[in-house]
Amino acid sequence: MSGSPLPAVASSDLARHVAQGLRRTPKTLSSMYFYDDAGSQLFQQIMALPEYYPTRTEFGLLTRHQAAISQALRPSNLAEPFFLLELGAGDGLKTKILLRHLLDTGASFTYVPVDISAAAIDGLVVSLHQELPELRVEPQVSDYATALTRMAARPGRKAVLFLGSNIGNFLPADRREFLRKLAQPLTPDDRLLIGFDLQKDPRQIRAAYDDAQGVTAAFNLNLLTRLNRELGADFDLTSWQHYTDYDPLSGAVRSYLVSTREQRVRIDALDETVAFDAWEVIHTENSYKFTRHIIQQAATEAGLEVAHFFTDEHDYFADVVLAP
Ligand code: AVJ
Repeated sequence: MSGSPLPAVASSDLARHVAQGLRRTPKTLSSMYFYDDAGSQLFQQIMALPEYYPTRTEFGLLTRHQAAISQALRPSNLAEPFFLLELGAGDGLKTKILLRHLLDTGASFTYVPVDISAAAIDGLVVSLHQELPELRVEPQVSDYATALTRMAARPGRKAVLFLGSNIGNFLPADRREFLRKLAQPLTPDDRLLIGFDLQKDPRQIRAAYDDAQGVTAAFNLNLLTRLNRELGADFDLTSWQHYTDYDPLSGAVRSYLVSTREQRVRIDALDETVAFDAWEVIHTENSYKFTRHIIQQAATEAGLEVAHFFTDEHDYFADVVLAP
């Protein structure tokens, strides 16, 4: 033993994150930690919910504009090889539209799906081998930053996909830094395709994060189950509830876990007991919604041009091609 009072597990990323996050005011945990295997499965269920419009809207958008989007991402010389990197690939259902189209047009590329869930990546690789056996795949289980650093070190043209409005999880300052880091290693022929959920009827947005079946609540609460399992915590799930709201001024959906009574929670891996007041919250997620103006501004700040702006028929969602 090193003499540290903390058990070895406390040095994990999750343990460090929880120790810091629960010391803050307000207490905060990152939505990145939703995606253990159970969380990834719950997110699959969210994507199929009647209230959760983003996935099916972006699916329709990609189907409708697949030819133009594929053309905007690949080199004009079809023989020229390139990497198609996808951050947060998940089940790849939407991406398969583009993969199929690119293969059909004879493009020469390697698909590099990146996800923090090993189970999600495993499932994706199996389905790709079955459905698109001729596709070259280099799967990667890692966070975004690691994937970007690795990709930047490899020569060759790149198209980077960041779909599903995953970018909405970043706070504005973090988004600026992320886009700058994403843009910085790109060469003039590289492209980004980023999905942005657009601002719309506030009630429609709010309903998407507070579904009638309670799947989103289960997804949020699963974070506590994860802490119980992985950090030896004793969160009593009957004393917590999911709460979410959309603020049209900031464009943010904010999601919380609410402590419904005064309580103390033991976290073995941190050798700590955390006190919660009645109705105190843990802020667990931001899901920002965008306007064309904000997207244009974000691109400019990162030194990028908006090359194409694709939307669905209702203007619910945008897939935007960005170029250095
Ligand atoms: C995967 C980040 C796009 O913010 O809409 C869905 C996650 N959270 N319902 C989103 C989520 C609650 C989702 N993203």
